[in-house]
Amino acid sequence: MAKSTAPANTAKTRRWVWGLWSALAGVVSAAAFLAVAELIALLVARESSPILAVGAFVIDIVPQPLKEFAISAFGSADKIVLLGSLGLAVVVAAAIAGILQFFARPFGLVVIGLAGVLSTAAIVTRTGASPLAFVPPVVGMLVGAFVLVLLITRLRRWAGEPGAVDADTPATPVAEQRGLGRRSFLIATGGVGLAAVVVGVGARLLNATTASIDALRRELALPEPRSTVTIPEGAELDVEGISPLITPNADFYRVDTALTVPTVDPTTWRLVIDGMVDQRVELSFDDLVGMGLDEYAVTLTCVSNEVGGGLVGNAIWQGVPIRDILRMAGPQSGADMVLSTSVDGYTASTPLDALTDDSRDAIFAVAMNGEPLPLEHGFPVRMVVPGLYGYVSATKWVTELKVTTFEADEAYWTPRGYAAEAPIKFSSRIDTPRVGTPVAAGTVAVAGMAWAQTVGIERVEVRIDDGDWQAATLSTPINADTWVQWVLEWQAEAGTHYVEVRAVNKNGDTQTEERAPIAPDGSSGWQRVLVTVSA
Ligand SMILES: Nc1nc2c(c(=O)[nH]1)N[C@H]1C(S)=C(S)[C@@H](COP(=O)(O)O)O[C@H]1N2
Ligand SMILES: [Mo]
Repeated sequence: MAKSTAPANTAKTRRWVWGLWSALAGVVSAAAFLAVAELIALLVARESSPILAVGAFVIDIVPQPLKEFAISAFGSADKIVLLGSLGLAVVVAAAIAGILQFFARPFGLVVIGLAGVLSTAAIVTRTGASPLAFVPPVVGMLVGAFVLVLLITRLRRWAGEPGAVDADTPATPVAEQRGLGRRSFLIATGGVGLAAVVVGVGARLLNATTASIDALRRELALPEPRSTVTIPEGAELDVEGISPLITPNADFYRVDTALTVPTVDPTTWRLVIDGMVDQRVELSFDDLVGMGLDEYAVTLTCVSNEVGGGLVGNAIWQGVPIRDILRMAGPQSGADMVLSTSVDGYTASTPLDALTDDSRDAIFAVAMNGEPLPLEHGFPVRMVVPGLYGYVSATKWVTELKVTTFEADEAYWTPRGYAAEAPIKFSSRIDTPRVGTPVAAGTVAVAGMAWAQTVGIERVEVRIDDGDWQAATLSTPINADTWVQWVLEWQAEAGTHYVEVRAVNKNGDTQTEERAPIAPDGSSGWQRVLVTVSA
């Protein structure tokens, strides 16, 4: 480009041109930084959007008079003005970072590092920030720095900067090296810039959708349930280290195939019942809750729960019996399965009779422990079926029930190594003492949970080393669909001891000792822990 201009002029022009290109490289690096941060925020910590966090930080630190001025000057557009100014500041800072990295290495990296530190600080100091909140800005910063170095290195080669091109080896002439530098700079800048815009805008929109659905959820007013669950006297034992009888929503295990939590607007949500039915039924959210809500206490269990594992939780759900809605559609004879589909395409196969049986409380749940379902637990509507593992029954974000046959249809996990039908294997778990946490000799409370959904737990037995099985004290069950707590007072002597547990259900069956892996239809075996007792 400078070939035909006078030498004195050339140097000047070049500085300008290289300045502009390096500024562009800086802006593209910043775009990569922000896009990666938004993408990771989507996966690990949704509140970790660097721009919004810094914006919120600025709002917090701006003195009141200035805030009032902004509101009087810009009215309700004040936030947009703030974000716009912030965006402009980011572009300017990014351009400076690029220029510095070109003319005064490594000061461009210093600017990126500073931006990383500032946005991380703004994010982690916000109230309610999750422990992983620092990950998006930090990874974003690293990617931004990497892109900056990558682009500026190519730009320097294009510019023929000493060190960037090898003027001494005639193997590749300097002009050719510079030509290659030019091409690779333009391709990398264009490619990274485009990818950053697509990924960043996409992730930001998804984050924004989540925020708006979350707001809808918080404002959702469900009707009072017609009936409530009564927690009987003695349902909860007072033992240190035992799981609470009702698992708080925040601690409830989560298992699903969704990469990002589906966001479903309850005002547009529809439930369709079709397939082998006399009449297709379609319900809105208001139709569903208008049928009247009742409360049900049900313990959910995942097929992937290992013996002694934590993929089990107990909640009080509010919902409508699935059988009432299936009855509206009228399942036809010959059907033996209901294929439920989620908004994200997940499917589960549930035996038809488990959903129509009057004695089993299979429900469409809309509330969990007194609040609308949390987004990650299926908002606005999910299935809960006592006695069946979650993957064959507990479809979250459910939108369709197809009445069909096991012969004709297959659910998500069936071709992936799991059984088409999977009743929960009743089981028991030791919560305390924990492996690796020594206890003092004397009276030690051995305690935990046991569940046999739809049947109930009759007895829990504990064995120390090779002693006799001793009956533990049980809490009063809420119902047969929920777990019970158990405790055994153990006179522990110093040393190491094996503590083992097994349950007996109300049919009189003893929990099987036989070990089974989680696939294809759930683990089995007795949990045995090695406990260290100090003198
Ligand atoms: N849409 C959808 N629903 C789903 C799943 C899923 O992957 N997608 N996983 C199921 C499995 S395997 C289990 S154990 C339960 C877990 O429900 P939770 O995450 O509310 O504990 O949801 C079930 N419902
Ligand atoms: Mo599961």
